[in-house]
Amino acid sequence: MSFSDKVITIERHIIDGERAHPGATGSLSGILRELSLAFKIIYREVSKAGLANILGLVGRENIHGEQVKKLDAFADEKIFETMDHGGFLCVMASEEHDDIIPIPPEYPTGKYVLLFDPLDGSSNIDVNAPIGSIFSVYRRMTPAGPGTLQDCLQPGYKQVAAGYVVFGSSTMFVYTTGDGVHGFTLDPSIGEFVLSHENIRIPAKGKTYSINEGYHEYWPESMKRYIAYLKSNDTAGGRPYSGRYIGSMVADIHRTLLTGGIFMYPGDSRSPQGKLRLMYEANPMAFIVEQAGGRATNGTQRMLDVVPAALHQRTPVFLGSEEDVDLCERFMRDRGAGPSGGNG
Ligand code: AHM
Ligand code: MG
Repeated sequence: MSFSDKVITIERHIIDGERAHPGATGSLSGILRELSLAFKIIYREVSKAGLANILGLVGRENIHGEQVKKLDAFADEKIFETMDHGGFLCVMASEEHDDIIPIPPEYPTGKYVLLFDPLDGSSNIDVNAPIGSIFSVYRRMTPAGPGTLQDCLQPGYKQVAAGYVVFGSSTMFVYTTGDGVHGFTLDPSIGEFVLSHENIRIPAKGKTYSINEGYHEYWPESMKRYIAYLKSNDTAGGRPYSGRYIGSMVADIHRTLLTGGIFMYPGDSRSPQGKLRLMYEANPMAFIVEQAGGRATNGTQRMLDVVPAALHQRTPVFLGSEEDVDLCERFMRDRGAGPSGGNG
């Protein structure tokens, strides 16, 4: 993390990045620029969430007789409206929609595809805990015209950009275009995301694990053994680890990215593929974590190599510091007594 005296807005950072690639047409920059506008609009609404009783409860009419939208539906609509007409995209897909979302026929289509989870962890809104938005950008596969499902169903290693915004004690936009991971904090007084965390590097090993431990009974034995190992006492090996689980993926991964450790949402006996979605949650986070020097896997395979079969498919997720994910994977692979001694 570095702070400089010079204020570098996300806009400027994107333009500087583009200059480093002379062949760039500006489309990717355009996508990121417009997304940052959508996220500022969502921020404005999220920051008013606690005023629901005053401004009108979601799903009901407000004092002006207008229907108050649920925040996740609002976020979904704003991202679409901001991104549909720039001529950069040929199709979009959102966690909120069953099918792909075409670009309206009156607007030009472009060479990129946008996938997004407009407001992740939305059950946390009522308790004023952090929530976030996640996005992922691919180059289209089809040559021209309206984009198709095929354009959306690409393995994660083909992402050209990914990022998230965490609406927490401050609002931060974190993104990668495959050239490191950079974080920008929203300065509400000027309405700009300004560079606050340049070239984020995840520590090689952390001290924290993040998992919903309430589902312990449903976990595979290998998972139970790994968590028991992290909780066991070994001062020299840095154990026991601390447990931290917000239940909001963006916030849990943001902490993991900055301070190290491991985030997990495994498959279990009730949900063999876990809960999180490959295309909207796991892949963008896997790209970011790898770009920061960490690792992401589904337990048996590198996340970014998984070939998707469906837009909304779920996947077990294990990501974070390299050494922590390596060790977790060893436990997951070993169905017997578990690796002896681990890495410390
Ligand atoms: P959502 O897309 O319905 O908001 O669910 C996703 C969220 C993630 O942010 C978080 O990691 C996970 O659900 C928490 O699930 P659980 O309550 O089962 O631990
Ligand atoms: Mg989600």
